[in-house]
Amino acid sequence: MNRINKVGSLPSHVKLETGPGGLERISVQTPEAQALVYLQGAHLASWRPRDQKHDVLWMSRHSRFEPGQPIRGGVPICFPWFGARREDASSPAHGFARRRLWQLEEVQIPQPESVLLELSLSDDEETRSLWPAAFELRYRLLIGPELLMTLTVKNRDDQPFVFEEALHTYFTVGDVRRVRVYGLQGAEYLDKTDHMVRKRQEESVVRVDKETDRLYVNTTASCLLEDETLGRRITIDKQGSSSTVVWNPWIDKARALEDFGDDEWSGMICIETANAADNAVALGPGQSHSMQVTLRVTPYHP
Ligand code: TA6
Repeated sequence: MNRINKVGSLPSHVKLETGPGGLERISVQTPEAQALVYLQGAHLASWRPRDQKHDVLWMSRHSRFEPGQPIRGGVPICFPWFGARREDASSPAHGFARRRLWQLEEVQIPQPESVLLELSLSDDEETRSLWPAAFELRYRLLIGPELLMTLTVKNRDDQPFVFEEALHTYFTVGDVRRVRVYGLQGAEYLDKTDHMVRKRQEESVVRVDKETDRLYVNTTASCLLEDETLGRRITIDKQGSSSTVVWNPWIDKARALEDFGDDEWSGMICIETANAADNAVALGPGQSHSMQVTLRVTPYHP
């Protein structure tokens, strides 16, 4: 067993392989779904249920796959802060967890059609130089016809700490101008495209017709992504999360991002399950907090 894989022999439909940029990844093929998880960032990069022609998770054709560099797509794990770090703009955006090599702790086959992976990340000298706290992250992925992602943070320090977190999920869509996002009506949000001004979601549906970057706070609601172009609905049910982020860079921001194709903005939307801003989490020594999201895909033909 190598240092990043505490698991001995792997079941037949789970393989450890080397992906682009030499990044190690776990390839999962079950009768009901396929997925790819990079050990860097415990980064779920692909999930496609058997009945889906298109991957549920979007990945830029221009994504970097380099040690220590964020991957543009899939589900980046943001921890221990979300976005730019308020107290130190030189710190890596969205924290360090998505850049670090995680350990594969466990592989299980709970049902014939699913695979359960558990990965971990603990503090070390490098993380403590950025964020002086002792912690352990555990990330469980139940991969099958549905997808269950659970991020658990444990405070292993003798002091309390406060953190932000997000499962920054990029969804593939047929045309972002024709998708509808339900579930956020009445929620307050910080509008990053308007100097983080606090607003309220008045309409029942969120639609994208310009750069959209909203951190909805104090909402535990499930969301529904309706994609008439791809003929599917994706439900996003969450536990232990009080923030939801909706992001699409639109034309200019996509062009400005090196690892984002100029023409790719219309094919994706981020609906992120988070605890950020007002919803940052305080943990005392020895305490743990879990955030969970379940994705389900159903046909939709309006
Ligand atoms: O979640 C939305 C957001 O905070 C946007 O403001 C944009 O910065 C996006 O995340 C991507 O961030 P990244 O650091 O991955 O380029």
